Amino acid sequence: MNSDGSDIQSFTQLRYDLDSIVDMAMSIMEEEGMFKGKDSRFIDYSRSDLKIHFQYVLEALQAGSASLFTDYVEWNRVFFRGIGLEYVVAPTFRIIRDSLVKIGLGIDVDQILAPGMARLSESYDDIVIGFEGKPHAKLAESHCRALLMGDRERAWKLLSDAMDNGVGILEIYQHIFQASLRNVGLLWQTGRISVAKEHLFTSSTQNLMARLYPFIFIKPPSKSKVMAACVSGELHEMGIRMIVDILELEGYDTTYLGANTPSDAIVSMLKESGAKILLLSATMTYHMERLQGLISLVRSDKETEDVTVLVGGRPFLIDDNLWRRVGADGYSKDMKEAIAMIASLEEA
Ligand code: B12
Repeated sequence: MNSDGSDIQSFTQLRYDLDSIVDMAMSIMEEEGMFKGKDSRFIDYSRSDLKIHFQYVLEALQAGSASLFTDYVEWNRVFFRGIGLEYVVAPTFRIIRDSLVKIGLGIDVDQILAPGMARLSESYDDIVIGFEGKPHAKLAESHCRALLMGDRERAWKLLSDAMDNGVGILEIYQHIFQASLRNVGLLWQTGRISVAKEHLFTSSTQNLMARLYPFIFIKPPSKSKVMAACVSGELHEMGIRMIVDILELEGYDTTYLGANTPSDAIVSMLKESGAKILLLSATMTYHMERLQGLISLVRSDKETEDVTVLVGGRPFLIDDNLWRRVGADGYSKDMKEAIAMIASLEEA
């Protein structure tokens, strides 16, 4: 990812020394009086938040991606507003920026950070939550409401009625499941629902997906082998699982390893399965370095060097060029695009 000539060693070293850079930022916060009158819980949270912030910022810097940093700043403004702590965001990011400049990374940090830093002093509107103007908006809204109320049976009835009326599995996955999961993410981010509700919503969606399987796993595979996994540490697996289900429906022979898969396990299973297409998913920006390492591992093994590697997940929706920087052969924004891309590989 260091196409700009910055020193990969310094990023690796910095990740290794994360605690000392966090200590440096904590001392600046203390000097500036940010902890005055605050209890130890606030100070502990500030330390753990700083650690996460630095992980994100280092990934954005290493990827040379201003948009990843700006997105992270925006995300924090919304999140901290939800918990009544919006006022900590601007000074925290200023201190992060100053600490990185002080350390010296051999790159122009401001070139990447400036657009996001500028956003901190601008006003912003509340983010839009809901389905207005989106495909199948009414169904998505009712589905979301039913699952938030814990009424899985109502949600299932809505889906089966929709299928009886000709709504296909891909549409349900994309416009109902994907749209409502993202909506629920925003409800959590803005402090409107608890993390428990968000978890319940996710597990209910998994339950509904399983009920759809008799409509998906209907015929033996007739197309190529495709293997899919999430990088190690990555727990978001619904998106890639949906793509795999649709591929299965389309006749591909899929091997799905799920969330949080160690890199060497992915490579050995790739050899065992004989798949020539590998789909890798990562949602958290701080997993990009790991993803890049995994792709290098695939490329460096004689038995897997010719495998086509496609990537996807939230960071790739934010930065259109990121897939190249992690060394992939392609990416796509959603299941429809992914299926089309894989079909074109099959034809090639
Ligand atoms: C469900 C969920 C979880 C579940 C995941 C469970 C599971 N079994 O997957 C759990 C509870 C584990 C979780 C944990 C966390 N989460 Co979460 N989560 C979500 C949520 C609500 C839905 C994710 C989802 O399924 N989306 C729907 C799918 C269909 O969309 P998708 O993943 O983007 O996939 C599509 C495309 O990206 C693409 N695609 C994806 N992969 C691939 C791969 C290939 C090869 C291709 C071609 C395409 C492709 O195609 C897919 C289908 O169209 C999102 C909200 C959101 N915006 O997505 C937050 C969200 C991603 N989570 C978030 C956060 C902060 C976290 C935590 C850090 C929370 C915490 N404090 O612990 C942890 C991190 C865990 C980790 N280490 O991975 C934030 C991320 C913010 C950011 N700035 O990065 C989000 C955006 C919520 C929010 N609005 O704030 N989460």
